[in-house]
Amino acid sequence: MPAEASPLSPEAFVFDAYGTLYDVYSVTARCESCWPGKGAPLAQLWRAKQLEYTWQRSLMQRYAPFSTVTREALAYACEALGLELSVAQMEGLMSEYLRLATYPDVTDSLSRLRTKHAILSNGSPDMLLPLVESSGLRFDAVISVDELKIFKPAPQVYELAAKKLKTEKSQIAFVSSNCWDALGAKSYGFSVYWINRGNAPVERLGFKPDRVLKSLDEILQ
Ligand code: LAC
Repeated sequence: MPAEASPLSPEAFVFDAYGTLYDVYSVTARCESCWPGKGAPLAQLWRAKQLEYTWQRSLMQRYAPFSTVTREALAYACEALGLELSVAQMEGLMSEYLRLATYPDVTDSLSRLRTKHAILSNGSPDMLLPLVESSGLRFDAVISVDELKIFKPAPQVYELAAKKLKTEKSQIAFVSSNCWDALGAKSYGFSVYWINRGNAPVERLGFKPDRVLKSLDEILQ
């Protein structure tokens, strides 16, 4: 019999990366400097398309690395907003993804964590590893969906984390600010902490998070 889920004392924490630890909207300033007045709508549409393309490609069974998806999402978002994108601007904006800011609650919360902890991300290693390195955060494992060639919230992605960490799924707490990701992890069988910094409603996907927190500071409380 599998052990009971234990959201309050997990054996391992698994964190989502983009939007949870790393602020994808830290690209906004550079977007704004390229196209004054358009920085915020461009950053929003870029992120929205990036996520849509991961889900659409997974359904199409046409995986491409997150770096490709992110480039294609930027090209689409610029065209949709009527913004001309030069090669230099594309490269400059893509390079921002290698040094996204962490949210203010991240560094201190992770430094207090004595439990095994890892990242599980849609990010391909070419994007994810330089980002983790530049942030100075330390993890027991940085796991990318790239090994499986399918994106979250496919259940086999969450299973990959349990296998890599050699930990029963019921003993893993998955932490994400992306509610659809948190519920995908819940559907697979993790205990789930949804970091709801923006006070959003819970997605209607048939599950509820075990804990809803306003900030990562609360994961150890
Ligand atoms: C990630 C996406 C969900 O880091 O932002 O996997």
